[in-house]
Amino acid sequence: MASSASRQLFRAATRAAAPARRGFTSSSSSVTASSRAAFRQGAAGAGRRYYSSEAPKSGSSSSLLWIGLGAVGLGGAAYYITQNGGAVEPKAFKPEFKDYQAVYNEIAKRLQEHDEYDDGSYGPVLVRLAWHASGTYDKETGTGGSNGATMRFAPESQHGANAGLINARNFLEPVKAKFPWISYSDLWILGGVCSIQEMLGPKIPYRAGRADRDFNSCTPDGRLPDAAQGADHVRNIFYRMGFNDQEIVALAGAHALGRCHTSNSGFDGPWTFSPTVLTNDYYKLLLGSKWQWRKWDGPKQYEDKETKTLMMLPADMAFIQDKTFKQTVEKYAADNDLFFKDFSAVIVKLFELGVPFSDKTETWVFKNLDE
Ligand code: HIF
Repeated sequence: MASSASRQLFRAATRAAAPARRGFTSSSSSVTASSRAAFRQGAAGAGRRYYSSEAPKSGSSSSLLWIGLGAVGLGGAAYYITQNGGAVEPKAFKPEFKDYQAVYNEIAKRLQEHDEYDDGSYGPVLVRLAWHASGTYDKETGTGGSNGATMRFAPESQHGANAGLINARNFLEPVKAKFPWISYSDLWILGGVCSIQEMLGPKIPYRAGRADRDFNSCTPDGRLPDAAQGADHVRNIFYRMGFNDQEIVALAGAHALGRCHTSNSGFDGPWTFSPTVLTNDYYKLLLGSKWQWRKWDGPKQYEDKETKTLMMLPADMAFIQDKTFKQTVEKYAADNDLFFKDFSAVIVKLFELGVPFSDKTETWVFKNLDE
């Protein structure tokens, strides 16, 4: 599909979703031909391959040589050697808010430019990357979490739950090459923050200072949730990270975004009719649609009875099968502003798991590209 045409469809889908953001009832009533038309099946994924474990390329100025920060926590500061007529002087570069805003803008620009992916945006897969980088956290041992970006390395990159995230990591490689001072761990989380904001979600406050670690800090397989399981499993996984029931349900609204791919998880299809726009539609559809088992060769999943184009995982259905979870689903289905407020707070908590910020670390709120 020509890129300008698909961009128009993406905008159409964005507009179609706007009433839902204002709290109108949705479910199938928000289904419009334009938003449905915005779907494209079977994305080929990223074409070019970058290897995120490679040393980054040098900065835009040829006089700058990058020195890898490796596993050393330097609180966001990066060090360069400036070559000045043969004399080599180390210089500290301490990035500030404006520097991170420049990285945000670059990611947002790339999201607009690369609308050939999936339903017209890399946004959802970037959110999934940020979540899988963070969701390995174990509060008992303090291991895992967003500090480290260890998914660059095997075995973590090969864990079944991370299938397909190479697309997100590759998408961010040119950004890392342009801004070599940012750690992968900060960049991946910034990718999630930027995507949520640019997909019309709430502001997501951000703190920088994550340090990359090597493969020795890769977490064991099995820390991320298994979509085939129910409420007990979902609780075990998220309690291990330190979340309560209300927070788990607030996070779940992120499944308004993106889709399942048979090539990654075996499951298939999107959860909502506007998978590149964050709304509370996930909750509305969970409650408002009739769900039945899909009859197919793949793993057990639900489809909506009416259109058979949407899906729910067994783990998603746990949010209405479990009484306590369901009460919170009802709250968010009825009030998009409340969902946005609680979602913002809980995704910040997720994205900061395992990061030893100093008391002096500032919290920043980035401007959207069109602000
Ligand atoms: Fe997901 N999730 N997630 N998820 N997820 C998938 C895709 C996305 C679970 C399973 C899956 C959360 C919780 C859970 C996103 C964001 C979040 C896929 C499909 C599966 C199977 C992967 C593929 O095939 O490409 C389970 C069992 C969870 C516990 C309930 C979070 C709350 C909802 C923490 C969260 O933020 C996003 C975004 C995607 C879409 C990725 C894409 O490529 O489109």
